[in-house]
Amino acid sequence: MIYPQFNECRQYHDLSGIWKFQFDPNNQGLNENWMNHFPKSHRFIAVPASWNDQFEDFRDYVDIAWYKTQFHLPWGYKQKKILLRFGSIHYFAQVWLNGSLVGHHEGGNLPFQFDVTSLVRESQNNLVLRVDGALSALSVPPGNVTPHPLDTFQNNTYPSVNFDFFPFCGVQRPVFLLAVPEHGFIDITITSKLLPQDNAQVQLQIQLDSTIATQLDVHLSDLEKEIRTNIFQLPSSTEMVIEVPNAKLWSPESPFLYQLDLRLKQDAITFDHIQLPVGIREIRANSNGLFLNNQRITLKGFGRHEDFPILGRGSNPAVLIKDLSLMKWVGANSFRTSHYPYSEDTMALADKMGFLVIDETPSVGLFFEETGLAARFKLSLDFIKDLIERDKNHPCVFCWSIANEPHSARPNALHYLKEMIAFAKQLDSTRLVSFASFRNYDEEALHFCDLICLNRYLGWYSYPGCLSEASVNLSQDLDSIFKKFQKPILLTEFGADALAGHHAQPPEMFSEEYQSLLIAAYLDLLNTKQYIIGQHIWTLCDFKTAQAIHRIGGLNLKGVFTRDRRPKLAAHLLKKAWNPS
Ligand code: GCB
Repeated sequence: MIYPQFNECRQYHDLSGIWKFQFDPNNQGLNENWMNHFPKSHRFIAVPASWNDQFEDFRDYVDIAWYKTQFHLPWGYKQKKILLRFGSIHYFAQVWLNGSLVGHHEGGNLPFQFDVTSLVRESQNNLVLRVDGALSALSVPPGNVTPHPLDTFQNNTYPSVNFDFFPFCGVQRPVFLLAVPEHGFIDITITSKLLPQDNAQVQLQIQLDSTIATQLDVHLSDLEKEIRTNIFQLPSSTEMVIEVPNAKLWSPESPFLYQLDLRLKQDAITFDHIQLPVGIREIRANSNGLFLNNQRITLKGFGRHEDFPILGRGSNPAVLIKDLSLMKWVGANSFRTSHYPYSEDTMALADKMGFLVIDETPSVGLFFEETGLAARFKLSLDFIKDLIERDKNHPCVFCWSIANEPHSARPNALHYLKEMIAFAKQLDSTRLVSFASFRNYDEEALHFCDLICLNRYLGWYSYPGCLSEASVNLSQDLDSIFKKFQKPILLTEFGADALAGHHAQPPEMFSEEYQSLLIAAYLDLLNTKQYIIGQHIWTLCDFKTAQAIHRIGGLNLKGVFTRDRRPKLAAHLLKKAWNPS
């Protein structure tokens, strides 16, 4: 799916703003025909943003709600193919345009679009959405599931979820009206390869739907020449290689992006045009480390959440800039999109600012066996496919994470994890594939990963308050895992809750001092181990969770910044540790 473009052939119109909104706790809307007669008693809501924190009375509501907006077709859209594109709606969405059902989509963090050319009018278009935020044993992530005795963590939360973040609902990313050429580009896949003597190749796989194209022009910025392909005998899928002498490579220190322009022409007139940034870089991992452009690299960064007061999980450019700037300020060069795909803006900005990203699917809290296994497995594969299709051209993505902390003690787990990892590798052989594990060396699925990602909480959930015991045991734990699997290890989570402004001497749990000391102890240990390729602190900022006995104020306080992005002691410590002068 090509990200919306704005040029002489493609336009988009952002439908974000204030929409009409109605909660539907009794599930009346379908019977009462709300798609045609939206309730007069409606309230108003901001799009994009989760609904939970916009009102005083429905914060914990994760069920059905309806949205409505009206729009006119912008000038110049009339002769084009018209699409409606949704960046993300959590969790299940049904869409009506002018009373006709256009389609539905399951899954909260990936984009989807519908061709509405035959339904759209020149003016007074009514767009209505029914959004069901409920999670179940059949959804990914699952929710409202009774924990299994083999599961280490027994969640008892309100709302009931199988993961540690608030299940924000609603239209959480922008809704676009797109005007695209009737027949044109369908998809582009860009890969790159380094060659000897600073040369490189950019490889393109282009999918077209065009019977009228007679020429394809390809231009990569900074190269003198334009490549022109005559396509009288048009294949619907075409491949080409661009040789790049003295290539400028992409890296976190120097995130250089070429610009690729692809133009489809008929009789010298351009009728489709796509512009994409291209970062040339190569990534590989082996037991000696992680290598970017043949140089060993150490990852410093964070697990994060898309989370901010009032917005919930709603995307907001200022919050995004703030978060990526804070990470640069601290000296980070990497992050993981824990525990779901982040906004497309995030990925584009990570390309530009230079972050190496572990791109994670929404498969968090996955369990194997019991009700709904087939449905969860199918969705997990669908989401791997959709995520790779969405993000495959981003140089920032170096690794796909197919799950966070799957409950893999259950007998069936190994088979399913193996299939999921193999599927990701089959779709993309140019990147690493892994998942974040909380288990020990008995996690057999680590055999299938290119890189071992471990989440560890010694000094917090185990050995609480005891940092030296935590270090000794962590050291043995890591050594035994490396010994068994002989693969590089990244600590994808470690940290401690700290209540901002709470201090203690001697340090104790929940104080800023204890959080700093724990992080410092981990860094000291990790820096002694050659097979460790990096450190991702859990987490960048405090974030909202469901209510639970261990979540003061409904917050996970492991942020090194507060939820309103103020540094705790640990942020200053990291800045020193990651920017040695
Ligand atoms: C984990 C999870 C993360 C939690 C974290 C914690 O292992 O992956 O989602 O927030 O622990 O703080 O408990």
